[in-house]
Amino acid sequence: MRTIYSDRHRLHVSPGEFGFGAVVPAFEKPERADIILARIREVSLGDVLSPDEFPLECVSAVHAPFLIDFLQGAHAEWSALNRSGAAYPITWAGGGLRRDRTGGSVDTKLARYCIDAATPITATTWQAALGSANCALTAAARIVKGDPAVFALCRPPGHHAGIDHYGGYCFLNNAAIAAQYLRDRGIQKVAIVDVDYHHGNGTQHIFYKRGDVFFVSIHADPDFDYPFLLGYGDEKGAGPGEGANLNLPLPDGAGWDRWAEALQEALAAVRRFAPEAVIVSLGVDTYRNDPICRFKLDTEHYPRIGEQLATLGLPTVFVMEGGYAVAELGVNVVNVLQGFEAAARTRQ
Ligand code: FKS
Ligand code: ZN
Repeated sequence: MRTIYSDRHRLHVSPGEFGFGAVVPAFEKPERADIILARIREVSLGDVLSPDEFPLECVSAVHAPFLIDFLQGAHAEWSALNRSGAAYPITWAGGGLRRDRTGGSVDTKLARYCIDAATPITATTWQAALGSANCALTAAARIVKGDPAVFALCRPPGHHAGIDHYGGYCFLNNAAIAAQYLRDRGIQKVAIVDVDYHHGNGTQHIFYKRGDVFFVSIHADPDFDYPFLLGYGDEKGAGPGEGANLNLPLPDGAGWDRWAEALQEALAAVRRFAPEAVIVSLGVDTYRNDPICRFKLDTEHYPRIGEQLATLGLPTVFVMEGGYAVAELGVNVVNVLQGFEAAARTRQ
């Protein structure tokens, strides 16, 4: 399986995140991509290619132009106020505050566009985010050209970024951008399977009212973990998208048996939808030793995830999302990809 990777991810380095009453070092850091890439090379998974450049229309096909403009210019606006460091919001758009205002000062816009205190914008964040989206687009383009499966080693991640908001270490929704690219290249129905520990609220937001992209997510119940307040089982899609959204929230401490059962349910729903291609939002923060997550999967379970995904028998783009147990991250991610490849080979 080919990997699409760009060094541009190094242009995004978070100075830290606020959580549980303290500013702590960022969990989402460049070393994450390094260790995954090292493992890919160690096991000779396949070629590692640099991404191509794509027109910005590929991004504005899923994100509001005002969000894109904001992300590009936010740090310059921040610096113009003689502030050092990275741009973080100081308030959020809850509590009946207006969300129809898209302009104003950088703080007004941060309040409107950002959902948390963990997703700082530095002077070079935009370039990294765009490089990450280009990795997903390049992987999608290879699928269109006939590759059976491609791994987009995206960093920063994407699944928390919605049409008009960002957060959760995510700026642009790489998986959604890839799915839309496939749609625009004549693939009629696409399914996105999100196996990251956190609910892909951004991806759900983007496709909620659409019937052409099915979204299914297995994740920590939003009653106890991030992103909170979205990802409940009663969110089924709306309008033409009715029935094309499936959330499978799991309880605190869920282990492999419970998780694997949810995966079966997710894959059965994907089969009923009968897509022509699949995007996997691949997070391995379900791992037992993950520092910010509460599921209990082991390293030996990751090949089985890949194996199960391969039973769909469809062209598949893997898009990297979360996973913070850095020492084991490379092995866990590549285990999914190798499990997929081994199963796909025996199916032929
Ligand atoms: C600890 C609070 C955690 C943010 C969690 C973000 C999770 C991001 C992710 C992604 F895939 F996007 F990277 N707050 N201080 O893993 O879902
Ligand atoms: Zn996650």
